[in-house]
Amino acid sequence: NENAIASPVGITLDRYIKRKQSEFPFASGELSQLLRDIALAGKIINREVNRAGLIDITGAFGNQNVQGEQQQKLDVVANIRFIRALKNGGEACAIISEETDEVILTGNEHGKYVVAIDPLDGSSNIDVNVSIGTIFSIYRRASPIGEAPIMEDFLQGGRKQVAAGYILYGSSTMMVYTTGHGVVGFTYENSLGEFFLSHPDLKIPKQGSIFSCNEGYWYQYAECVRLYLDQCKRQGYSGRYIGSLVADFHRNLLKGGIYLYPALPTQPEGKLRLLYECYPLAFLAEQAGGRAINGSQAILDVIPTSLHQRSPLFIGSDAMVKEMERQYLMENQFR
Ligand code: P6P
Repeated sequence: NENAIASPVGITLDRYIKRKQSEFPFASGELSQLLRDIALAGKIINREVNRAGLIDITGAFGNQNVQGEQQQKLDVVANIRFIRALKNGGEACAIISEETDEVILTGNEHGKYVVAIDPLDGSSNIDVNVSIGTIFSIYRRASPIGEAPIMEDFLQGGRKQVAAGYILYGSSTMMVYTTGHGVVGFTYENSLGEFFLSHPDLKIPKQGSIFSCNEGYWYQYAECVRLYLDQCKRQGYSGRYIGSLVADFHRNLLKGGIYLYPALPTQPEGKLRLLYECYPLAFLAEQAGGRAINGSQAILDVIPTSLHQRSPLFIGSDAMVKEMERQYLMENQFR
């Protein structure tokens, strides 16, 4: 029977998607295939990330890596790999990426979906061997199938996402995503080259005792942010800031906590990008019972106006984000 042949560590991503697919008779399988294409690109990047250190060493003796390819920055490599995987997969008609200013047309004009992606967030951490991640966000295209995709396909708003997730290249590599029916996590088994189901129903604790922010900006933070952080410290909460959004988000998802990247006088819209960092993580956070705001409103309700716009971000455990929101609203007298 199936259990007899099931892998020792749970079912694979492919089998899981197939099983979920059968639960949605209307689904015609393109979104499933798109998620598989993203997982494939993640496997390829995982291998590059793991080799980066080695290539760096060989790179140090001349900038050719073992294949004799011109050694490129890993986020450029990741961008190329994702674009290639999505082009070959055929389900996405267009892509926007942190690495590319303009909309990338895949040539699949019959693709039903568009993908917004941060191919390798936190890539400055690679050189110091810190976890990094890919973040992705998927919409059904708004423009007619068969015609050229347009920028508005990406400006439908956070609540129009049909799927979102990340791949975390950490002490183990994980893929975590939602299609609007909760959050599921898979762990990569290098020796088998497969993602296996490891977290069937991820929920973020309503309350946490971890805050994640770069306190180097303390003297630039708004008063409400300092008041909230001061409260956390009086309650003896732990400060944990990896400097890699996906890694900080993932830890807070599992343990509870809040990640803060507020607006700064030098960065009035904050640093993080709305379409391929804030929206996808906000979708995951809400699906896991958490919360994500820009200060005054839910991230998913922020109206998008341009592809690479930034947004302040407060995201994580419901009770913690609600308290930050209370402080923010008090200071800004929003009714
Ligand atoms: P800062 C990495 O560059 C990133 O986009 C996130 O992954 C990370 O949380 C943040 O920026 C770090 O920014 O200003 O604290 O160095």
